[in-house]
Amino acid sequence: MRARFRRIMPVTMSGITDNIQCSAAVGAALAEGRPVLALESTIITHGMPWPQNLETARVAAAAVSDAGAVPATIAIIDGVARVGLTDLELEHLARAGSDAVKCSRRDLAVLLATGATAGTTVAATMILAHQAGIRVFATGGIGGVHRGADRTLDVSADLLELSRTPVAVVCAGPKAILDIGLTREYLETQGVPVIGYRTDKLPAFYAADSGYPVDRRLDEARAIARVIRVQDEMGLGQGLVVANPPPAETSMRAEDMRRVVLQAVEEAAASGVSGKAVTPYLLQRVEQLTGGASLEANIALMINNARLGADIAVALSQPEPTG
Ligand code: PSU
Ligand code: MN
Repeated sequence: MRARFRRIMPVTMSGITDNIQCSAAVGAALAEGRPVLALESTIITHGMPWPQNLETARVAAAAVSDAGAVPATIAIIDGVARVGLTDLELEHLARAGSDAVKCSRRDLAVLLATGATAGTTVAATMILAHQAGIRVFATGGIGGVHRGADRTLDVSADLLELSRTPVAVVCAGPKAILDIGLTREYLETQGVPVIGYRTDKLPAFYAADSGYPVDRRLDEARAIARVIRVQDEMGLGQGLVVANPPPAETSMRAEDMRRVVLQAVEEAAASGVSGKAVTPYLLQRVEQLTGGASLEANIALMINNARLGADIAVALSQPEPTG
């Protein structure tokens, strides 16, 4: 198994070559300048139940291939950060579910040093994608500022990562379980642009409109690729949020979601859930309270985001039209 993977030289030169490996397919694509799209794995281990987690991961990867990019699912397997998984490894991770660890920036070194198996969050996936030389990444929803953060200080490390790691993250906006107004404020302070794909409204994951605007609407993958290029030319160092509204067929009414989310947040507080357990708890509780409708929406938007992410990666790999 190991022989099929080769070590890569991280672009950051941080000297962790022994800890991160690319699959042959991803390594070859990167070496040849072909488009690659990173995909995260906490959504597999902690975000969705078995077997929908495996099914969604497979369909998302296939959608990326169909769009002409190479899918690179990122996770930690037996203490090695892996960029690009085999189907067998994907299944192993999906079966492990929340028996695997949830790895964000804080956890990365400890988990690699101790030989763990883990799903990587948006923050950890961004770090590993960047070190592998991948510029575009798709997920379901990003973490953000939690409701009640003025007391709990619960702000996802995803937001800080977006401020310091130049990877574009295609998502359906911050989850409705979060304080979306505060999440926008935080991104603004940290200098992270929020682009709406074919929308002026910031989506709230399950719903197409959070009631807040995006910073700028762009209607073509090519136009988004251009922003990424200019970010690099300017050496700004920030990531980018590309907010892609959930498919209309499965999106949910904002009003219905609000009620469900408030109940879930109250229950989490009452049962003393804190730290990294908060997001998985809320996702699971919302899924129960909506009778699985939120799961269906989650699956559809993940695949939708993978497709757009692949289109952006493809556009970025093509020379800019001149004239
Ligand atoms: N969105 C989902 N499911 C998830 C997550 C987001 O639909 O499981 C995960 C992502 O991996 C995200 C993480 O990075 O939740 C945020 O966790 P926290 O709030 O603890 O930073
Ligand atoms: Mn948190």
